Amino acid sequence: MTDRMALSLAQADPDVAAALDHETLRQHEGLEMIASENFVSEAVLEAAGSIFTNKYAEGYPGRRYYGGCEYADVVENLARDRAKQIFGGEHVNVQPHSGSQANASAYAAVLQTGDTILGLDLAHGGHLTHGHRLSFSGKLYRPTFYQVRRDTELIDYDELEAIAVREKPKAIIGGGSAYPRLWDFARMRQIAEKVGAFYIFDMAHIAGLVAGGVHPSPVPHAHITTTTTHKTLRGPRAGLILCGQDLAAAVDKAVFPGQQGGPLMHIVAAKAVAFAEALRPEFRTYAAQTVANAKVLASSLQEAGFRIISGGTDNHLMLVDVFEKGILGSEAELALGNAGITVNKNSIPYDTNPPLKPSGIRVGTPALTTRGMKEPEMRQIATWISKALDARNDDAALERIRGDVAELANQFPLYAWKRAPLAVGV
Ligand code: DSN
Repeated sequence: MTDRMALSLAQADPDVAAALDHETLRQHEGLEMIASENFVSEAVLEAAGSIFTNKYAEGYPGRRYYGGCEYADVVENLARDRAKQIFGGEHVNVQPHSGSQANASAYAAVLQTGDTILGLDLAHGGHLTHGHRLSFSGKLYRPTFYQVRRDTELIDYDELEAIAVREKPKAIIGGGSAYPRLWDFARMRQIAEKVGAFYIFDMAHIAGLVAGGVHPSPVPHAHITTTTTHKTLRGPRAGLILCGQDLAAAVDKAVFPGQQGGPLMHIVAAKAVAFAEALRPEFRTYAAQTVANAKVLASSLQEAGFRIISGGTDNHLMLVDVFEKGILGSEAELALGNAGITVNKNSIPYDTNPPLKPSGIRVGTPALTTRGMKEPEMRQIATWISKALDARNDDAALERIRGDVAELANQFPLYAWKRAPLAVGV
């Protein structure tokens, strides 16, 4: 090892170290309410930052294209076995680097270029990889979309069926990134059977709720289920695919060598750790509290006069129509950010405003629930959200809320090394 190789991050690269220190403080002192984010455990963090990052392991356990993979096999087998135990699928692939790559692989396993796919419209809560024209999914395949009903803001399964009969998709895709309600998995499978399509469900947002037993599972219904591992599931940033034995070989081939080269073994190791955590009884408590917190937050925001899309939530997220109060989602995101509350602007169904200045914000509870926050904190946060939006042009008022937010956040510490790495003057 050369001397330089032994330097700490702060010594070797003060610029990156400083950014990391600032990010550490930001995560500790703010309220993270982006519905797709969470805080991993120290153990997951340790595995993700481990020397498995040094290892190439193209192939699968027991049949690799590189030597020295015996411990890579151990962690990949642990991740596979634990994922199967959590979700009950017959086959699992833990190598996708992300949810997008999991979806790309799932499609490649069962579709040909040019085949028709039917997914939930992004503007109605879907995801880019479910057929958006700017995503590979809208370029490689012929996308068609179903939507939510204007009156209920719930998925219109009758419309979905009519479109499926008309368009004859090869795959019907469920799941999305901004749908706050339960899905009718059985009906979707029935429609898929009727038109001879594969049913692919992307459970990225709800995977942790499914793992925790507080949300129905798509796995028994879908031919292929994909997910990210870092949202409610609280693992490292990555993806995962579950399927029946009949599609196992096609899925594995689609991931490697189809979409990816070597798996990120440090991340696969971190997945194994996170999956063991998700199998523990505490994770069920966590998942239940995440949903309970979301329900209280939604009703508290309603009491404060906000319209919640579809009238509430069944999961960890909600969409708030801020434009009804004359505020753009982009303005709301900025004002809340200045008050120490991180959310993202989001289109709402039938939005009359453009995606970069939409009518809504998306708010979620997974990260705050990991910090230990419960119903009383949700009520308090709803009050701050309301106040901050009222005071969106008043910097001093937003700064005062930011102080209150930091005080609350500090009562729910995150990592034990909280301030230790802060090498910069903040
Ligand atoms: N970007 C994710 C989300 O925020 O929901 C989806 O991939």
